[in-house]
Amino acid sequence: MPASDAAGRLGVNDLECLRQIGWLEAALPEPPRPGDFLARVVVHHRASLEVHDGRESFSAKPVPRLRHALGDASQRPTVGDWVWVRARADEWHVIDLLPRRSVLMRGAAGDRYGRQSLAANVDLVLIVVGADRDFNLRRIERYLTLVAGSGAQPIVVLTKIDKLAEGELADFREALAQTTDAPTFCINAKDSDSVAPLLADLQPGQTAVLVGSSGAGKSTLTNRLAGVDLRTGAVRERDGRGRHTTVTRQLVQLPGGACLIDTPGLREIKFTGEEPSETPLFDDIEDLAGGCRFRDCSHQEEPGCAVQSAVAEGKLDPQRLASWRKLNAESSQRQAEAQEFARRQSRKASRQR
Ligand SMILES: Nc1nc2c(ncn2[C@@H]2O[C@H](COP(=O)(O)OP(=O)(O)O)[C@@H](O)[C@H]2O)c(=O)[nH]1
Ligand SMILES: [Mg+2]
Ligand SMILES: [Zn+2]
Repeated sequence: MPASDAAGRLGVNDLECLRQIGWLEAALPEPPRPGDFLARVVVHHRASLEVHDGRESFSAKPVPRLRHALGDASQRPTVGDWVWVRARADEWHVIDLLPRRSVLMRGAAGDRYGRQSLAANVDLVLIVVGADRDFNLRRIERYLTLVAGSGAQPIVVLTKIDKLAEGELADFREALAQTTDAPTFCINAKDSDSVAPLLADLQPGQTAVLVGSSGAGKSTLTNRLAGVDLRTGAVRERDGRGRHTTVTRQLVQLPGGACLIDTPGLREIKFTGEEPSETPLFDDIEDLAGGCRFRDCSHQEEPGCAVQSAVAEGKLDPQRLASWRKLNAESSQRQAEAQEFARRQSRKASRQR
């Protein structure tokens, strides 16, 4: 057990301490058993979790029920989760999860349907994109789609603007503005002054998670925001990827009172099939569609299609229309898989009762 237990510090919750790591409720819930206490998952390792009680962090093992969670990985404890911790046989155990107020999920990699929670109880998702070959509007749309189902708000952070030539930044800004209404910050992640406006935007008590490709500048930004030095790496010339890549997700406290979760880059941004079908992401297309002659217009070859007219007039980027079509098709496919998965899960749950 951590040494501090002998001093009687661990094992007793202090509301003020929990606030430091993002606890928002006015009071503490009743523990499942006397002696259980609340902590927040700050690092996610393969077999164990690092949890924090607002004073210090320590390692804790999720009980088997939570590790397996009926084969639904999204229900296992993840970074940002609030958990009940119990002392048992000289070890700390995570025995239960508190309900999440938001959770950023993606479809699990691989052929079988699955969901993975990337971060729980987050207010903001910072989509970090480098102003270099990393920049890809279609990928940003995919991130925005995931965020739309999370309960958190998106912010786009364009990094590496110090590498741009005169006038190039305006093009990036323009492209972003046509893709999303989300607040956008254009920064040099290595420069404290440059990240200051973003830091000022993160309110005390808020939790933000960083997502984006490997090498986009997430860890560099975390370091600047936190004023500490986590490991970041020089980008390899060949593929633009960071060398000391972040391998675990971790939560750090920021000077202004917000919390930040750094993540490793996602190789695949797969949908869960539970993203809302109505998102502000393609408002421009949905608005235009209101002007189509047919209510169920698919915007392909129908006469009187306002969307196709907008493309012809150069008012709508045809790539954006193609992206909208592709994302819709993919979402419906994943939605069907998600429904099948939900049916299987409820059969499993009823067998366990
Ligand atoms: N010039 C410049 N380099 C940056 C910026 N942000 C990140 N880098 C560099 O890009 C590389 C990858 O950054 P890192 O933070 O490890 O990316 P991560 O994989 O997203 O965590 C490192 O060499 C950083 O120094 C930036 O805004 N400007
Ligand atoms: Mg990193
Ligand atoms: Zn149409």
